[in-house]
Amino acid sequence: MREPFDPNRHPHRRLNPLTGRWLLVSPQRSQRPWQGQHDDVATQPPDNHDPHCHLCPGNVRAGGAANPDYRGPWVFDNDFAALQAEAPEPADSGDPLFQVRPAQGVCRVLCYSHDHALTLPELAPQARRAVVDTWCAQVAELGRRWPWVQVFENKGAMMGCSNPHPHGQIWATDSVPDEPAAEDAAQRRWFDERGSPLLVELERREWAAQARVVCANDHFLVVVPWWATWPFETLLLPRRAVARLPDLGPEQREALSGILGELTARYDNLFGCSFPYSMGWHGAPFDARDTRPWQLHAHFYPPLLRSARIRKFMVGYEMLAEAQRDLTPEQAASALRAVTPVHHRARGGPSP
Ligand code: H2U
Ligand code: ZN
Repeated sequence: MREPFDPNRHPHRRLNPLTGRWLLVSPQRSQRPWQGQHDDVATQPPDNHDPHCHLCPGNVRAGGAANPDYRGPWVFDNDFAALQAEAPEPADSGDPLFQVRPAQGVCRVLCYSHDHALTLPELAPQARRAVVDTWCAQVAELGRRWPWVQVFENKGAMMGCSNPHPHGQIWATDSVPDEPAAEDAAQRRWFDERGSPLLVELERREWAAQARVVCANDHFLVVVPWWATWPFETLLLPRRAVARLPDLGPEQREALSGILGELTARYDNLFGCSFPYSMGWHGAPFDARDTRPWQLHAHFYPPLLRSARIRKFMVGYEMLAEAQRDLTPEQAASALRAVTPVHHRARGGPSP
């Protein structure tokens, strides 16, 4: 007779209800990867101003424009924009095998701070709150013209970001891109069938279960989602229904700044490094449709697996079949809960 199923020891598949994609979980292969190992990768933090940085105040950018002597968050049009607001539109190809659509939009860069050396967890609370307010203002402004506004951040060389100056990006587009379109369809289907928003329901259930909770405050909850594909992937959820970033009130923005500080400090503390990730916000598209199925949320997708140097690659089986992980989401959440929320640099260790 086969032994009974144990989710911590036996392979199984989990569904991501936001995208409809499945994930293979293989917990029998994980060797408690969160135990110990701190690579000595964190060198001196960068200087507060780098004369060669394209994003620092007063410097000249790669495109030749000069940055103002800004303080706090600062937004400018990307010098190498992936989208153009007035791009000419292709004609319909008329061929189902070679379909083409117009792509118009704008790309902006958001410097979080004038200070070259400070990432989200190290910014002063009011400076981090200013980043939150800038996200909200940008989404509100661009949402008046574009149906989708994607706020995101690539952090760390491992994620293809070559500049340590704290910054993110904002791209606005004339159509809803693939990832949010899948989430849009799933949330609408769930709402039609059940009458409540999928992610509002999820927040309640995750809070009750606790197993995947990383941290929480009165207004926000962070979990390693049931379907996390990256080892330490997290989902940041408001605790009440909110469709979009600009809908957040002052108290919620303050709480958001706090939980962002806590989550990113936990990330940095996990392996004693500046934790790389791609993160971004999803909220209801700016079109005429019902926003009730939507719940605002942020995804954090960090590549690290076992240490500051050992990363998870999405290759082979992931590219050809489906995403796979060894460490369970519950183990990852427990590891992130176990580290202190006080940033290691503020504590003076373990990296210099
Ligand atoms: P990433 O590091 O996340 O790629 O973001 C940097 C963005 O900043 C990138 O899209 C833009 C790049 O095009 N940029 C400028 O617009 N001007 C510059 O002088 C440097 C980088
Ligand atoms: Zn800089």
